[in-house]
Amino acid sequence: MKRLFLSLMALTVTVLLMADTPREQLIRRLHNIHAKGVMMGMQDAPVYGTTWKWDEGRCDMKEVCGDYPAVMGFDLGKIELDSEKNLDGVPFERIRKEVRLQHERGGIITISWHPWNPVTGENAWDPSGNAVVESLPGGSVNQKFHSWVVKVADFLKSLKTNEGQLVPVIFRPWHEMSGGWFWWGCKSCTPEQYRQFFRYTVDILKTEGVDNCVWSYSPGADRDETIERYMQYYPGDEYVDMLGVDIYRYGTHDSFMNNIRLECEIMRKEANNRNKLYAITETGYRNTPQNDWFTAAILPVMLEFDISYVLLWRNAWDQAEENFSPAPEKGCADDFRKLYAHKRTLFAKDVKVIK
Ligand code: BMA
Repeated sequence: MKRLFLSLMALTVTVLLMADTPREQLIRRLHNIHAKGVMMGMQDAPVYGTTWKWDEGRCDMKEVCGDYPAVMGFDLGKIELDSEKNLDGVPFERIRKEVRLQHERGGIITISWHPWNPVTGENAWDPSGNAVVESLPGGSVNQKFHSWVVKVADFLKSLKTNEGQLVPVIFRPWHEMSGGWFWWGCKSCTPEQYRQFFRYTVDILKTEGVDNCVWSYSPGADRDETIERYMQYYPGDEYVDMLGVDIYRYGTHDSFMNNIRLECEIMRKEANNRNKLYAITETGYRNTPQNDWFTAAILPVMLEFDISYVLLWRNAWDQAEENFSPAPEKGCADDFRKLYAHKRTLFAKDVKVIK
């Protein structure tokens, strides 16, 4: 009797596991990884660095510490225009391949999207044209916008292993809305319109059959952040799996540290209340002029807070000032190796063994 009961239990567990969507599997895995430490991430890590571009098998972070980042970020900007390359010149075909490779090495992928302004035809940094309201049902560009999101859905559904299994990713639409620079930002819509817009986007993706996305909410940091301000644009627990913040070093070291700690305290409280994870979804110090910045500013945050990951922004090949990650030619390389050596910091090889 007992044996029968146990077999039935095992069968139930198996069936339940099999019923999990890729999204649910990734959420579970992120929690398991979270129990072991904090992942290090880098935007566009395997496709270019400041001194090279498009080589395969290269990565500035790996050339510094010997391992790939645990989290890799990629951007879909310009996919909506049917371009073969994204806004930074990376072919979408290449992104698809690197997503698969990162998944195969046991790493995590996060995806952002800087689409063109659907009303004015300018890039994402054009806040004019009332584009959020015009994109919603009843708006003048609703059909166009809807077709753009379907293109994103098609791309997300095309992320597969060689065996044809979907690769789960963290998708963080409409980031940094608390700033006024993007057409979906605070200068271009009300918080309620934003929340509607976020939900509308996720609903289209789900209707299109996307079930491999963990949804992330990522406002930009605010100097005097409060819970009310941080949560102002929150589209609801049903639409968000992970909380995040984009925060860059401006001003003094102390002001950055106060600011990032404040953001983390707020996210920790809100995330813990909801049994969700939280992350530093973008960070960096332009050109990293302080050689010990990674151990002086980033490592303490990784040790003090139970964040899921920290993602350093890109080392651009095309813009000298868009340089935020370690690289062999940078003065911060030694210091980054110290961060790498700390047992709480997780890179690709560390997370590979965590199921
Ligand atoms: C921004 C900048 C831009 C870039 C975009 C998408 O933050 O780095 O130069 O085009 O991200 O990667």
